[in-house]
Parts: sequence; C-alpha cells; structure tokens
Amino acid sequence: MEIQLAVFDLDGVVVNTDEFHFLAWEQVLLDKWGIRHTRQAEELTKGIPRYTCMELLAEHYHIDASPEELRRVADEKNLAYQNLLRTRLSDKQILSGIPETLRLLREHGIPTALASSSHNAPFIVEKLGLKFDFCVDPDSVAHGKPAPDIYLAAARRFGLPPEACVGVEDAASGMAAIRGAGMFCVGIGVPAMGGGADAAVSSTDQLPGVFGALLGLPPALNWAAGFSTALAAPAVPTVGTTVRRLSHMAGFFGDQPAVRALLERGEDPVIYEFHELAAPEHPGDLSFGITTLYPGGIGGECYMTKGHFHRELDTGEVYYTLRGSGMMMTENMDGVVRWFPLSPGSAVYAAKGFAHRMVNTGDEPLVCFFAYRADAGHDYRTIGISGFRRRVFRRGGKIEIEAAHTHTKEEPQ
Ligand code: PAN
Ligand code: ZN
Repeated sequence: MEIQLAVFDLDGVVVNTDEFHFLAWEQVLLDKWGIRHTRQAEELTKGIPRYTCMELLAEHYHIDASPEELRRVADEKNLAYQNLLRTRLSDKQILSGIPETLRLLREHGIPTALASSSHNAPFIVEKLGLKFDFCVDPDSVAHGKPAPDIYLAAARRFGLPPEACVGVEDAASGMAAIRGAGMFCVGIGVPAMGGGADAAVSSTDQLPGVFGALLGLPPALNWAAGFSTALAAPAVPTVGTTVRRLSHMAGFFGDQPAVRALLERGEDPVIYEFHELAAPEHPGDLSFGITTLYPGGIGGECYMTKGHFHRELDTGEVYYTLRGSGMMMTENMDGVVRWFPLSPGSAVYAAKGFAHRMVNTGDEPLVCFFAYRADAGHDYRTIGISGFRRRVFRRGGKIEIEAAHTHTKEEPQ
C-alpha cells in the first residue's frame, strides 16, 4: 500500500494515562461508598466510555445506586481525572517511539489524525505539545468504536479513500473499527496478537519501524529496544555500531583507478554498517547483530563487506536475510570456494574454517541478521592479504562472478 494518512487512537497508543484513570476511580469510589478500588477491577474499565465503566464497577462492587447517581459519580470521576491531567500530565505519559513516529511521518509529508473517543484528547495533545493535523470530534460521529465511523471521519477530512490510510490501536474494539473502515490496521500489545491486525507489534517503540517499512524505508533498527537479553554481564547490553566507508576499504575493490578518482573527488560513500551486541567473549555466549550493506558498485564490482576468517577458525556463523538480495561468498584456506544466494527469509550457514563476505547484487540495502560464537574473533589479515578468489560484478543488470586477477594465492586444482 502507499500510505497517505496515519490515524491514531490516543490512550495506550500515543499516551498512557492509565494511572490517572485508576487514581480518579479510586478517589470517587472511596469518597462516595468507602470502597477500596483494586487494580484487578480497574482492568474491567480499559478502553470503555465512563458511564459503561461505572455500570461495570457497580456490578463488580455490588453498589446499590440509581442510574442517575451512577452517572453523577462517573462525571465526578471525569472531573477528578481532568484535574490529574491538569496538574500531573507530563512527558512521562508519552509512549516511547511516538515522537519519533510523528517526526518520521512529518518528514515524509504524511498527515496525521487522532481518532479518540475521549473528549479530553485535544487537551492532552495540546498540553504535551504533540502535533496532529486533525483531531476527530467524537460527538461528530453517529456510532462509537467498534463502529468504523470515527476512522472514516478522519479519512473523509483529508479526502482520502480508507485504503490509503493506516490506523493504530491497542484495544480490540478499536482494531475492529479500523478494519471495519477498510484501513490498514497496526495493532499494539496482546489484543493485536490474535490476528486482528495487519501488522502486530508488542509495544509502541516498534512503531517507527512499522511506519518506516510502510514508507518503503530500509529497516531502521532501534537497538536499545530491539535487544532482549538476560546476560550475566554486562547487565545492560551495549551495542557497538561500525560504519565502513570506501576509504576504510579502498584496497578491496579491483578497479583501483576508479576508487582513487572517487576519493579524490571527495566522495566517500558508506558501503555498509553493522550493529552488534557486545556479548562477553566467552565460548558459551553468542554474539549477534545486523549488517546493512548498501547497493552500489565500483567499476561494476558490487559493494561488499571486507570479509574475514574467524580467529578461532573452527567456528561457524548463521546469516539470516531480512531484506534485499545478494550473496554470501565464502572460501577456506585450501581454496575451496562456495557461495550462496541471500534473499529475504533464507538462512545461510558460513561453515567453520571458511572466510565469509556479503555482496549486494541488488538495488536496495541488503540487511542480514548474524549470530556466531562470541569468542570467535575476527582475522581480517589472512584473507585481506591474498584477497578473495572471486569477485562479483553487475554489468547491464547481469551478475557475473569472476576469478580475481589480484588474488595472490594459487587457484585450487
Ligand atoms: C559479521 C561481520 C559484519 C561486517 O558480524 O563482521 O557483517 O563484515 P566484516 O567484519 O567483514 O567487515 C560477522 O561475520 N561476524 O563474525
Ligand atoms: Zn564472521
């Protein structure tokens, strides 16, 4: 799909004011009926309009009150909630990944709308300085969620068909509203895992990645949030990022005049970058990360990683391709050459004893996840001196693998 509008629910998607709702109910239930509100009972109220909440709580706590009285107390709860919003709302309530998501959409000229059933929504976003292009007035639509009305109203405001819009929700009723409207549904959390969403994520910090993919951008990985580890040490995993430009690997490409010409012109393109968990260098640990190798070539030779043997020669490595197309070129000390295609969804095993390098033969970034024994170490020298026995070219859209003239060892018989 080509995304033209992003529509967000508020609570649980953009902000989390659950604690304020809890405190407000706690206060009115105690003042009015001397009831001690529990977290368990609060669960009944999530994502539900306040009068219905009050009815559910009255049933739960066996409250004997007239419908009018219940409505009055529900209104009092709302006043208590608004008071908390006025006095205690801060950046802390903004969910992680939201500012980045809104910035990303703004940078790409995609308008944003808020589709919240809450009348407090405009106040909340205004106070937090969050910018949305439009906020649907819940009173302007005939039916609340799970009816699609509020999402359809957002699309109509921008004159867009629902198929060009993406909706984001954390509750089942909201996801039903998005799907009913015919929009692409991004679901957050457990309710989204049941198959009700077109894209399901476990938390909002994955939203920049989802929208990045919808915008056709290469995966931008949030390493701090993307690694879940239970390492003994370091307790907090550190992630190392390495960027290799042409100047870091000038001698690796066959066409040396072309390399020199580029560098002399002041052009020093990024060839690849990788992010890796700094796991303890212990044989029982695994190091893992992601490499992004950009598309391009020097004198027809495709961009590639430097490539290396592992210092502990007897250690293998797994590569899993997430995006792009290319190949894994490998060779061992005896000159046995093996190469494997890399395409999304395929896993490649670089066997122990084989030097390995990624080569991007396509038009988009080649992104691979890798994992290897954390104490394996990297020996760039051995293969760096002799060079790989094969070079990969792309000429006129055709991929050609050639024996390297510059290779200093004898070809195998
Ligand atoms: C990978 C590579 C990464 C970068 O993590 O280190 O793709 O390639 P070079 O190390 O050849 O520059 C790996 O194979 N680790 O063992
Ligand atoms: Zn390796």
